[in-house]
Formats: sequence, structure tokens, C-alpha cells
Amino acid sequence: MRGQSQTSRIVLCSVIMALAAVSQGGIIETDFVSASARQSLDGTALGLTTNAPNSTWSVAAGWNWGNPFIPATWDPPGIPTNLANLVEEKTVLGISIASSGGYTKPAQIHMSTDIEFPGSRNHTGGVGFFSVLPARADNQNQFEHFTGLHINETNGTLQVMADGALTGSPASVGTISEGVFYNVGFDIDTLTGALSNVTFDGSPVGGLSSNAFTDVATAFAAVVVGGASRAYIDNFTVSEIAAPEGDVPEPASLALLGLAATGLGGYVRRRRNR
Ligand SMILES: [Ca+2]
Ligand SMILES: [Ca+2]
Repeated sequence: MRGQSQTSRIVLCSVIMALAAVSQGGIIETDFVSASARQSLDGTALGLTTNAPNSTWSVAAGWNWGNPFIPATWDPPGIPTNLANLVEEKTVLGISIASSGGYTKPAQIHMSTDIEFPGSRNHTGGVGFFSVLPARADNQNQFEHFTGLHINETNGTLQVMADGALTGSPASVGTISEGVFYNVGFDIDTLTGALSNVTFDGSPVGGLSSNAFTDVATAFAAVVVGGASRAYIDNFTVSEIAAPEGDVPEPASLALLGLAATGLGGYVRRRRNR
């Protein structure tokens, strides 16, 4: 009997885990832990990618010697470890989140990353998406086809960039200090293209709106750095926004639950009949 109830518990746990997987919202989750002393991010798969079908990083624009990498040791000295080091200007680091095979890209998405602009130069960068990644060339405009939040370290501002063009007015986020990682987060709805719930360092940022975050505009999740700029990126996540609590389960979930319960009942009956 003990073995049977244990087996039943395992089956039940499997059912619960399967249901959790249905509502699990992770698309890309990485804190950039390196497998080697200096792991190149070009073509690198993500160990913690949970859903993205093409789960390798692509490097675009930038200088050939400026490929982003993950330092596991202090390399060069002074660089913190286990983060994406966008080592030199005009670099794009992107990853496809478009629908592919059995995976369907969700319409409502939350993006979040920690970012620091090391050094004293005039740093700019962006956190967001590309419709297509830019060409990999030194003379490439790294913001071409970028739709996201443009960050200006010098002015302490965020501004919406839509398909490579700054739009609307910049919103002040206060002084952006050296040696500090700031979390940038926001929600998008790819059906309406709307941007909402922008936060910087955990505080809401008002005055930023857009209808540019369409499904086409958000094919690649990415970070990008401006001219003469460097950036450290950590805890990069792209996730499906879960339905509010209290919502009735979707018919598909209910059907799966029914199916699972039926299967569990059948399993227990088969065990008893032995
Ligand atoms: Ca990390
Ligand atoms: Ca700086």
C-alpha cells in the first residue's frame, strides 16, 4: 500500500507540475553565469532559457573585437564576474523570441534587466527589442529597428525609441551613478503595441507611452549600447505576464486538468485491480 500511495503522489505531483508549466511565464531567464573563464556570448545557448526556441545569443553591429562575453574571473581586472559585458561601443546582444514550432510567443510580455554603464564616458544604451537584428558591421547604426527604452546615463533619462527613432519626451530618472546596477523593467502588449508599467531602480517612471511594441517590432529581445559606451547586463528576463489572480482558468487548462484527473483515477484503479 505504501508503495502505491507513493506512486500516486508522484503521479499527482507530475500533474501539478504539468499544470504549473502551463501557466509558467518564463521565456528567457538568465543571470549570465559563465562556464569558462571568458565565455563568448556569440552563439551561446542559455542554460536557463525556459521557452525560447532559438535560444542562442546573436551579436550585431559593434566592432569585431568588442564581442560581448561573460567573465567568470576578473578579466580584465576590475570587471565584475558572471554578467554580460558589452565591452565596446555600438554593440547589440539579441535573442529571438518569435513564435516557432510548438512555441507561441505570448502577446503580453514583461522585460526586466539590471544594467550598469561602467566608466566615465558619455554612455547611452537601450533595453528592448528588434524587428530584425542590425548588420554586424562597424559602420552599422546599432539602433536601426530597435524599439525599446533608450537610456541616457549622462542626463539621467529614459526615452522611448520606436523602430530606431527617439519619440516623445525623455523622462527623468535622477542621477545614474557609477558602479551601480539599475533594474529597468516594463510591460508591453504586442496586440496594441502599448508600453506600460515602466520602472527604473524599482520606482515607477511616468510619461512614457508608445504603440510601437507590436509583434513584428519585438521579434528579438535585446540590449544595445550607444557610441563610446559600455554596459554590464545581468539578470536578463523576458516573461509572459500571468493573468491576474482570481481569473477563471482557461478552457484549455480545465480540459487538461480533467484529462489529468481522469488519467490519475485510471492509474489508481489499475493498481487496485492487480
Ligand atoms: Ca549574474
Ligand atoms: Ca558610466
